[in-house]
Amino acid sequence: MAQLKLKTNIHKLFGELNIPGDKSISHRSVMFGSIAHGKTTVTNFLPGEDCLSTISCFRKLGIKIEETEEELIIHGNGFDGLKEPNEILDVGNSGTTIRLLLGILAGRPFFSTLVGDRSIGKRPMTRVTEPLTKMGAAIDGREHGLYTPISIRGGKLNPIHYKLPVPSAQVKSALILAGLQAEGESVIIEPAAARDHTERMIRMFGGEIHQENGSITVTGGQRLTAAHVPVPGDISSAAFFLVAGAIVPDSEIVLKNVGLNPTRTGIIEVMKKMGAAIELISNQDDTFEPSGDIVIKTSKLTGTVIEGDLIPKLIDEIPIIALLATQAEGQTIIKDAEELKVKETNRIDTVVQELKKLGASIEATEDGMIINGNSQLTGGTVSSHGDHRIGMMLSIAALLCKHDVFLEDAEAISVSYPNFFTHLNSLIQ
Ligand code: SPQ
Repeated sequence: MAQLKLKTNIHKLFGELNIPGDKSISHRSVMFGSIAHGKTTVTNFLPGEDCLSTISCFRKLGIKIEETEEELIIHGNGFDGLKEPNEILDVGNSGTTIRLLLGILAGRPFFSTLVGDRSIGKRPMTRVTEPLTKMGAAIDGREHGLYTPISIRGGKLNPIHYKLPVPSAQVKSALILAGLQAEGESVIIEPAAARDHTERMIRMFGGEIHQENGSITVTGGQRLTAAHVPVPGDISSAAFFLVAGAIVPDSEIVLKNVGLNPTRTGIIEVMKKMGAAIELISNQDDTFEPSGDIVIKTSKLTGTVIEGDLIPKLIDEIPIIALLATQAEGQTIIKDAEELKVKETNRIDTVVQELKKLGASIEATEDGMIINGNSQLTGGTVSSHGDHRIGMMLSIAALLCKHDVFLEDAEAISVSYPNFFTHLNSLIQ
């Protein structure tokens, strides 16, 4: 329970950052490298704890994974290259690892047990265990497969036709990964577009998948071939500095090589709508995962409404958007975001509770929050509650605080951004 004294009362941020690799794409690079045939190489892999948990699970499943200074090398041998683990698979704090791994293990004819940390133990798994059971996997877990520990014995799978009850990249990805092992064509229908890194990666590894009007079709039995995966910077990590640059006076920050997949750029849309001085200075959209450099300057902001289909495009950025809204003119309303309740923490509760401690005017609603702008933030002792995104949001909030701020459970930040404080300190003038 490390407590950290945060930097406060900052008058200027200036400089350039190379944003670390995208967490979602890093996880998937290890998974696809493991189920493809041949030697996959990954550059700019995120060495955050969540992605290291994914590496550790695949090593326990018999996959040789080498880590060098420059790249990650994964020696895959198709789905059949995965072997029954003789140890428990520990996913740590990572929802992506457990849910996507269940999709892969559903088609493997062996037994595995999956566990995670206390936060994972509270996150719902039936959203994947139920449809995977329908496809033919034998899965059990605490409270009838709702929570970890979860055991799974996979095998021969039937294809599925499934309408997702909530927009979720993790659920659709688990079903796509199981669908790749089923006999026949699986169809997954999304109520709104969630991040599509799995779909893009299938194509990158030489496979086929069709996306049309919210319907995804994948055929089982495809042979995937090793690829080189250049991971772009994580827009969810860049988000903390986009907001910091906009709200700290007299600032200008350049964020290099940020992933700009349109299913992830909701924060840019919202910041532009709120009046932020944000500019894309280069844009490579001819690759599997588009990326570019972004400049952000101190901005005069106005409140907005964030709702509907935009929510899945910025779901992980809502904590930092809430902070942004405390500095805008007028009110910001965030709706349709019930999914926040089942993240590493209940992010509606933790955002509201912790920002209030710093003097923000913010109230929780059933499906989001209402934030009043123009708040002068004060100071106090706050907690990440073990949630990396809450910890980073509070560290950015502290920059505006007049009094001392102490952050409890600061180490949670290493889940997705191990060098966050080095980057932040390099910008402080
Ligand atoms: O992996 P994990 O723990 O679920 O991480 C989070 C995060 O804030 O980093 C969510 F708490 O990101 C998810 C994201 O919310 C990563 C993800 C993915 O890589 O597929 C998809 C989103 O979750 P979901 O439930 O909407 O599919």
